[in-house]
Amino acid sequence: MTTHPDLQLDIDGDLAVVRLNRPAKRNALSDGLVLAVRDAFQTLPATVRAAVLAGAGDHFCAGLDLSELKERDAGAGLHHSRMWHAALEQVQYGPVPVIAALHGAVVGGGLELAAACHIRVADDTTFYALPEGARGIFVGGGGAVRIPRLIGAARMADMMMTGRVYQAEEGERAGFAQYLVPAGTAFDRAVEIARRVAQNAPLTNYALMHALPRIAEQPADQGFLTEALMAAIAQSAPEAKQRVRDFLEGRAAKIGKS
Ligand code: 1HE
Repeated sequence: MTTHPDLQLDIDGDLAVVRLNRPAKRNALSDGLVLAVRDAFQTLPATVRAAVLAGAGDHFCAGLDLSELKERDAGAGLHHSRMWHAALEQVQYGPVPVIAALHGAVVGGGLELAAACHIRVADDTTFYALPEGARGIFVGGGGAVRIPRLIGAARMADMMMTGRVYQAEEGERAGFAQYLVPAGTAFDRAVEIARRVAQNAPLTNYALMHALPRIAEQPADQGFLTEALMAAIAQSAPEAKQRVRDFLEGRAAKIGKS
C-alpha cells in the first residue's frame, strides 16, 4: 500500500482508486510521487480486478515537477527517464486494467501517465499539451512511444514544436480519450467503466492488456500466431466455457443490453 502523502489509494471491493493528491501543485509529479505510483500498482491486492487513476483538485496532472528539474549529466538524465519508464510500465503492464479519469490539465508527464492507462475518460474541462517543447526538453516518460500510438507522430511533433493545446472535444477526436463526458463527471464514469471491466474473465483482460498491444506491433505473420495462441489459452479457461454456456442457455445479456 502507498505511504506517500501525495498519493491516495482506496480499495473498494474489486476496484482500486489511485488518486494523485497534490492539488496545490496541480499534481506535479515529483520523483517520490512517480515511485509511489509504481509501488501502488506493483502491490495492489490480488482481489483487485480494475483500477481508476484520477487527480485531486482542478487538474489531472501538470507533469514533471519542474522544481526538481536540475542540471543532470547525460547518465543521470538517462536513469531519470528510465525511472519514469519503470513506473509507467507498472501502470500499463501491471496486474489490472487502469481507467484514467481526466479533467483540466493533462500535460507533459501527466499526458505520458494518462497514455499508459488502458481507457481514458475525459470531461469537458480537459486539455492536452506537451510543454516540454517550450521548456527546451523532450518527453522522457514513455511519451515518444505511447503518444504517437494514440494520436500519430505528426500531431505529437506539432504539439511539441508549436505548443499547440488540444481542448477536450478535439482531443477526443484526435484519439487522446475514448470517452468525452460533461464537466465534473469523468470520475464517476471511469468508476462505472472500471466496474464493468472488472467483471470480465481475468484472462480476457490479461489478453487485452498484455497480448493485444504487442500483437499490434508485430509483423502480421507473427501477430496471427500470437493471436491464435492467446485465443486458445483464453477459450480453454473454465470461466470462458461457463460464459459461453450461459449465453447458449439464455442466461447471459445480449449485446447492447446489460
Ligand atoms: C508546478 C507545476 C509543475 C504547476 N511543476 N510546480 N509541466 C508544465 O510545464 C506545466 C506547468 N504548469 C502549468 O502550465 C499550469 O500550472 C497549469 C496549466 C497546469 C495550471 O494552471 P493554474 O493557473 O491552475 O496553476 P498555477 O498557478 O500555474 O500553479 C499553481 C502552483 O502549482 C504554482 O506553485 P505556487 O507555489 O506558486 O502556488 C505552480 O508553480 C505549481 N506548479 N505546475 C512544479 N509542473 C518525464 S519527463 C516529463 C516532462 C514534463 O512533464 S515537462 C512539462 C512540465
